[in-house]
Amino acid sequence: MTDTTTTEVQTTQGSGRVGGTTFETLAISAFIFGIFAIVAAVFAIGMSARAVEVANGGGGGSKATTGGGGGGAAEVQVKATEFAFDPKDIKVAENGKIILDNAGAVQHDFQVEGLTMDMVDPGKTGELVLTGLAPGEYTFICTVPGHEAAGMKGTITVG
Ligand SMILES: [Cu+2]
Repeated sequence: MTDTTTTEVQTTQGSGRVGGTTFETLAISAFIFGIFAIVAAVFAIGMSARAVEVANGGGGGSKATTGGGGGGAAEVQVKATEFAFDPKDIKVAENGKIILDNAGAVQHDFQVEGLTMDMVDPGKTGELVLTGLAPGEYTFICTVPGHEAAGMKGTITVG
């Protein structure tokens, strides 16, 4: 008899305690889970944003079937000074555009495989679209007499 009563009381107290603990544990768990969910969501958004950046940056425009490794940009900026191009090794997509920034003190231009840009005045920029130039590696120069010999030449890879 006495044992039974004690057992019942203990059981009741036990269940009460267990119930309370369970509720608190659930509440805390839910709270922690909520924080983790927010952190995970923010992290996931960050990761997907980065993935998009990587996808945009790594692709390098439309993949040329004839191309090969990566492909150049659709537009490439080149700086001309006396007497050099910067950069002197450039890579451009097929039918891409060269934008020449004349940062020098005299006129310069840009010629590759018979395609020639109009002469660019100092402080101005010129454009040359490489229409029909097949993928490959070519030498480009400045056609002003003496400039190529003085160093105004470089290598352009199309594709
Ligand atoms: Cu020049």
